[in-house]
Amino acid sequence: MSSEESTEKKDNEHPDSETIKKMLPLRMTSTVVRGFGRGSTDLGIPTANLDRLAIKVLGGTDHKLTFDDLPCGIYWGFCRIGDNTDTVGDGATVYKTAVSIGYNPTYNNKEKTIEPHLIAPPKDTRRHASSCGETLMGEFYDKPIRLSVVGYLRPELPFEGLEKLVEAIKNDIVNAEQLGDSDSADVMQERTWVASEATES
Ligand code: RBF
Ligand code: MG
Repeated sequence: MSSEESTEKKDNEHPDSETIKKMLPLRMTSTVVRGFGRGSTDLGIPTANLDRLAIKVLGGTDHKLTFDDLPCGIYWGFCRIGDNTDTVGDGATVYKTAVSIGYNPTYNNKEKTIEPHLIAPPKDTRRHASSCGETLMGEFYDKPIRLSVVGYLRPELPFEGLEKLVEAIKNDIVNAEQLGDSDSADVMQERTWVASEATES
């Protein structure tokens, strides 16, 4: 079997990176559900998992996209949790985010997840002291979440051991943080959409 015939390539959740880039940005709203809990316990890098049943995909070039169509991969973007009246979820703040969409091949999950890791700004006390700035924010369960997946970073990969997985994720966080600083009109527009209450794209 040639590499083009591998099963991964036939899966519509695994388009090539050029196809993925044409689908971006992808805007979505949902609520936060409980994940596997590994992010905070095993990795020290918690993620807010989007409820697949509540998800609405609003952006992208194809407006008929559903959860199942979202391309697997690791991305950067912007995210906001809670609403404007919510001080616990600190619903007014738009965070930079590094996002995983897919099956966590290191763990071989049977279910697809969409998991943004929210990155606090420098000097935020919830940010780790490490060079990377991964952030522990506490629990967001049941809160509304708005996410714009702006750029593609890499495919999701099976890593040998947690250390290598964590190292890769920290590298993604550094990249997400730098890319989120862009003042290009396209990027600013995504930040603005996440800050808004718009229910259309
Ligand atoms: N899981 C993987 O198995 N392979 C990956 O390459 C991978 N990359 C990730 C990148 C980011 C930025 C984030 C936030 C998560 C990533 N994960 C990856 C998912 C990780 O395994 C998951 O968040 C934890 O297992 C908690 O469910
Ligand atoms: Mg999680």
